[in-house]
Amino acid sequence: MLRCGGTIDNRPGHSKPPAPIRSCRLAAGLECGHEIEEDIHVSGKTVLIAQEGGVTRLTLNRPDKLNAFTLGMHAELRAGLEAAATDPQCRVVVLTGAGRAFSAGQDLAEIGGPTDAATDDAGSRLEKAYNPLIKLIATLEKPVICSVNGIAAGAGANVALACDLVYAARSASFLQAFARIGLVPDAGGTWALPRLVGAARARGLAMLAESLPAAQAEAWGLIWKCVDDDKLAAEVAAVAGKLATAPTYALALAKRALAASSTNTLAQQLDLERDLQKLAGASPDAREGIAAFLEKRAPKYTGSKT
Ligand code: T3D
Repeated sequence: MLRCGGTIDNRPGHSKPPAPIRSCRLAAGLECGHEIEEDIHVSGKTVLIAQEGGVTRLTLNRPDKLNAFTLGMHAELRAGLEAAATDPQCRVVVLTGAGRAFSAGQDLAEIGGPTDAATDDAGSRLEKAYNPLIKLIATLEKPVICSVNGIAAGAGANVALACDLVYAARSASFLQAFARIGLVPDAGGTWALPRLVGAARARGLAMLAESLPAAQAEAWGLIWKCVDDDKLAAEVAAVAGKLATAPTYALALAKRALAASSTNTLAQQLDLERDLQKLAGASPDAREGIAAFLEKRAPKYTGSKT
């Protein structure tokens, strides 16, 4: 189903998901209200959303500004993710950018422009927009793949790093741009960087604010995979297709366990694994997986909990 963007409200559960679109034709840039065609990107305004075969694809769409985040784009992205989270048809989310960049982070013109009191302060903007976004990606009970099609700078880099699997085009790069403009890495960067690449490299990335090419990012373990530019779309589509038929509930529980490991002791983690395995083991997909193995056939997973 195709959808258009919704609205943001910082109270838990109050953001409006994008309304289902039953009448849209055509692609990027067109608003709702036209005739429908399958698997065509339709737009709120700054995030394009398409769904096909269990994959929800969200495309940041301000290419002339390198997909810099505005509050409006946050609203649409968050609504799209919330809708994907609750849509049983959606088994995996792909996040990418239109044009030559993934995202250049916060729109710096918006910071300088006229805003209300709540958004005049950098901390307020994080509280209102970035922090909920990062938490939403981190807790979404489906795999979130980031397809980094070009430069990912500032909060744009850290939104990418919050995703479960990060694929990047060889020409892409990651830039903790914050120190260039007198800011602190945010959008979870100071949490993710040392965990992904270690303290020394995290300090270098944060303090030197130099661009890290995708191949180096892969070599350092910052991302999952660097892929030749002309192969990125196909490779991401293939992995998304694979995850769309995976045991989604088990993947969600694995995601939860890996996230908890950053603060748990070994004993706590073992207890958590026990509890989560109990849930996974009782799921239809575990029954199907084991039966398929014993019957020497491919499993057919529904992704459901019960
Ligand atoms: O207060 C708070 O909200 C706190 C939260 C902060 C979160 C953050 O993300 S802070 C970090 C913000 N991002 C940056 O500092 C990066 C700024 N951008 C750049 O340094 C460069 O654009 C890049 C290195 C990413 C790419 O350089 P280049 O030469 O390939 O492209 P360009 O010519 O600089 O940019 C192309 C256009 O995009 C240009 O617009 P124009 O002149 O053609 O109309 C440029 O102004 C625009 N653009 C790029 N980044 C941003 C942007 N416009 C607004 N905000 C941006 N972040």
